[in-house]
Amino acid sequence: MEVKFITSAPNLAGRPEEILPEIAFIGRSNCGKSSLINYYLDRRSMAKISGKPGKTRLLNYFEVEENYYLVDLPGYGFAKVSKSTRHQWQKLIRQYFFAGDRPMAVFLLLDVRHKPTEDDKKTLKWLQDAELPYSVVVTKIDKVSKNILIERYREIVTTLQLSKNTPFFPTSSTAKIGRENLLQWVGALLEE
Ligand SMILES: Nc1nc2c(ncn2[C@@H]2O[C@H](COP(=O)(O)OP(=O)(O)OP(=O)(O)O)[C@@H](O)[C@H]2O)c(=O)[nH]1
Ligand SMILES: [Mg+2]
Repeated sequence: MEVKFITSAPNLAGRPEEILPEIAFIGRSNCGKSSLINYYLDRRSMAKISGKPGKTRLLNYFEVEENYYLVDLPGYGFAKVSKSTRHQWQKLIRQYFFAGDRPMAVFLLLDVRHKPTEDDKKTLKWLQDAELPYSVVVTKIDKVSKNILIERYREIVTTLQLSKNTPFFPTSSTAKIGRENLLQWVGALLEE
């Protein structure tokens, strides 16, 4: 897979000049966005991974096969940031989703261990209101035992009131599970 890091944009004006379809990764801080992007790209450290939540504060653009961008978005819901910083992040993400000037689809990531939060619900609502194609990606499934996975999935589906036709992808970047489904989903969108 040919990948190029393009830019880290602090705002919409900083997005790449060249317009290509954008596949964005959004979720709570520390839910595994950067790890999943690396797994998706089959690169060890394209996107920066941190033990410290809240590290990704910019719109990070990676160009794939000269064909589309993956965008690593700032995580939300990190408790240890000021209200105004949190507010800024929200504003940026909202602007990004509602810009409507670039083709876009979104992976909404949820850590399998946690019940979806109000922030997750709000983000999902934005995606729906902006009428963006989205899928739900459950991350870190290596962290819970197989026999309770189904239970975890059910809680996510119920809490977010996901419809039956919402694409739903269990993954683990660590155990390398689920990549093919993500690639397929993106591939199908790009063909449209
Ligand atoms: N066990 C396990 N750990 C994971 C997995 N994916 C990510 N992690 C760990 O979770 C932590 C956060 O991962 P990141 O990929 O940096 O998460 P992020 O959502 O990009 O975080 P921010 O950029 O800070 O919002 C790191 O310590 C990762 O090693 C996974 O599939 N399994
Ligand atoms: Mg990150």
